[in-house]
Amino acid sequence: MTAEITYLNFINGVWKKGSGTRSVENVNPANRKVLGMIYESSKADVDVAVQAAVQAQKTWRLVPAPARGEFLFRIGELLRKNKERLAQLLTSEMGKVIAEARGEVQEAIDMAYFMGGEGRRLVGQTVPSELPNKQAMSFRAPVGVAGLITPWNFPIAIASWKIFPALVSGNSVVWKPATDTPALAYEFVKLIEEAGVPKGVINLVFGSGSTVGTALVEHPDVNIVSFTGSTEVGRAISSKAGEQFKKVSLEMGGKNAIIVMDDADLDLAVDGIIWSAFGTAGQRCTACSRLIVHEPIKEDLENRLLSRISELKMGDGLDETVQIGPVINEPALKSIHEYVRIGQEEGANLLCGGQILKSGDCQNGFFYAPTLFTNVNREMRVAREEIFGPVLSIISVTSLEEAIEVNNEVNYGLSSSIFTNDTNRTFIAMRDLDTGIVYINAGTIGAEIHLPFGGTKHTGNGHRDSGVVALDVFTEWKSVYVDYSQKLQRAQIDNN
Ligand code: UN1
Repeated sequence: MTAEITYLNFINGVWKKGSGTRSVENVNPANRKVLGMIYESSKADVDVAVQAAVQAQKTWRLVPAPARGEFLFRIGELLRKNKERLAQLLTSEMGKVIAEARGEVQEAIDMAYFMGGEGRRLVGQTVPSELPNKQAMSFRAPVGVAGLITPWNFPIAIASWKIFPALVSGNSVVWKPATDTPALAYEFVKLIEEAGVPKGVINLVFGSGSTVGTALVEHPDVNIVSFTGSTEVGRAISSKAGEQFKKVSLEMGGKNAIIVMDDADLDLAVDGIIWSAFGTAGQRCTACSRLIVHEPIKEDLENRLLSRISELKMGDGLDETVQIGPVINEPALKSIHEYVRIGQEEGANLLCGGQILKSGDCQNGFFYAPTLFTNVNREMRVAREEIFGPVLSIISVTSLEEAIEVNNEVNYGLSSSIFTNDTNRTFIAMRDLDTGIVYINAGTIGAEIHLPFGGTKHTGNGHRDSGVVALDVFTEWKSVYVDYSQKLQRAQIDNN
């Protein structure tokens, strides 16, 4: 559908190819057709982009926040106008089915309007002083230059969670998108340019994590790094940035579970499980990869799931009737398959799937069959490690307490869910599930942009993307005291 193009860097308002030595193709994972290519960037390219961002931020921070918000409204409008085109391109380069791609572009639109509105709030505190003729207040100040590193699984939504709060609060941005999804990054920044955002305020640098990502994290003029991706890379970023006491916000892996209790509406639970485990081919940080099932209903639920899985239509996500698209690339396919082998070796019982698909609508792409393991033991690697593919492991339990214990015992803490119609169980779960996001009678995916998104333990480092709290990542608090008494007043002394 798309002619092959080169996605250029955008630095200080100029479109230019990266000066690195390698080029990388952007491949459609449904059919391996080449859509376009990037030239890798060098450390020197990052340096030029950061210097442009430093300069641009000097004036951008002085643009009134409501006016910065107006830019976001304009970007939102452009995204809305281009929604279908962007969604088609998103499906072509990332593989998620077209309905999900439309949803993802919508998520970025929602974020634009939501954060645009924050331009008129950016709420601080005004409090009384303990001394007479004195006023105390706090307000948000930009951090400076934000280095953003984003993943391929939500190439525009996750980028919007970071770019919009960064911009509205007066930071400038250097963005390194994932190498697997350059087209959406390129189109997104073209729209940001079209909306009139001043040059240097947003800079786009394509390239590898090891060169471009590292250069951003290590650059002394990058004041805040926001990253979404693997726990392994997040750990490296965190320690590198820590050497410079740099602000870092990390969103990393998940091993999200759905709990189904014996009183649950099983039809509803099956809908939620299929959508959360196999939607986006399991490639969401929020995807459900553990099903913690109350023993009395285990067999019934397994049978219902098997029958639904057998009806799932796989293929190119541009076909509106397809429900599951490909995974992102060949290494992903191999890594998922390796986990299935590990599960079998550990003694889990493979109920269905477990294969790379090579025929029919799937013959030319990277397709993995929806896979169900049962009799999974809590200690097994398939019960503990993130797989990032359409693989679901069933663990059975005999009580709610045990279910919560199983949910909480992994290293990750992003999303969890419980299906129950018992109010007491619901509130216990809300209190005791230790993830950053908890769903009641819904699957583990589908967070809305106006609440905090993120998780506990090795999923994050205490920060959140999206919601008003995203502003905490991209601003510093400044407390200001104005003394109009015209004499020296000493706090904690003169009023006692
Ligand atoms: C991700 O899983 O990488 O909550 C992001 C969701 C989406 C965002 C997912 N709104 O599933």
